[in-house]
Amino acid sequence: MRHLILTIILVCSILLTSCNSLKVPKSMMDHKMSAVPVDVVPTNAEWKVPEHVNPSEKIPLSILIKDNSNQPITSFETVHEKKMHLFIISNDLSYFSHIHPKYKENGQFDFTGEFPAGGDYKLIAEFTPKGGGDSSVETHWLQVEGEPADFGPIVPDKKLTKKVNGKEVTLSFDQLQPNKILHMTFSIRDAKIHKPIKDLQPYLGAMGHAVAISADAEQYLHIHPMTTEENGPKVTFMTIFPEKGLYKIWGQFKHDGKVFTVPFVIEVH
Ligand SMILES: [Cu+2]
Repeated sequence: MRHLILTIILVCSILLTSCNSLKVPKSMMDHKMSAVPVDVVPTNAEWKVPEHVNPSEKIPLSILIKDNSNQPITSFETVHEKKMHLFIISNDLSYFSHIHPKYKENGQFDFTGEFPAGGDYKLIAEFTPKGGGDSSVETHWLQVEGEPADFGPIVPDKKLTKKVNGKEVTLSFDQLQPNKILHMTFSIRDAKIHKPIKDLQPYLGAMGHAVAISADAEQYLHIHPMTTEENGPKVTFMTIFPEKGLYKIWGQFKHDGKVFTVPFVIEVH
């Protein structure tokens, strides 16, 4: 009986882990078209968060990365210029932040969180223990005291063109079915003179980064462009949306030395 329960717990945690870390594996980016990350080092995480977190306060947070036998992992690959990429997202997907925790020692990374309002926030840490191929992902829900911001449920954008930081960005897809490889293209123009921008700069070792989160904040995809030779105006990403539904996508690009973030809500159907 005990064995059965242990087996069930083990199977559940494996399933949960694979759900949380769904993303495009390197093997697919190498055009081997596998949808399952094959080379992920199994990890555990211990999140150190204060008992009470208030909005608009700078909070010291940390994450300790351990291996399967609960020993700290002490060596990490540098991927896209950093040992860890961390995303903070509010459960209504209105808030997004991309930061880089500092590696201290003994598997521990420290970072500062600041949350705009009360409510639940998902912390998503992506890192690659030395020797791993695809990156590992650990997540944690953090509760911030006080009233949540009321933005209502997310709705798909009617127009996939947005203006941010003096740029006019259009998002397009070759198709939008779940579980099929698709191409997602950001076209970037100068909003004032309406000219295509051809001198984008690499940001963290790629011509752009895109993060997509499902409406329930369960599915997480961190995507990189297919090619890095061209500096715009089009940046194309290849990915797979695991299931039907709404996703919020944040594209991040660098121009004139400044990083800008452009959000879109799309429906996969
Ligand atoms: Cu990052």
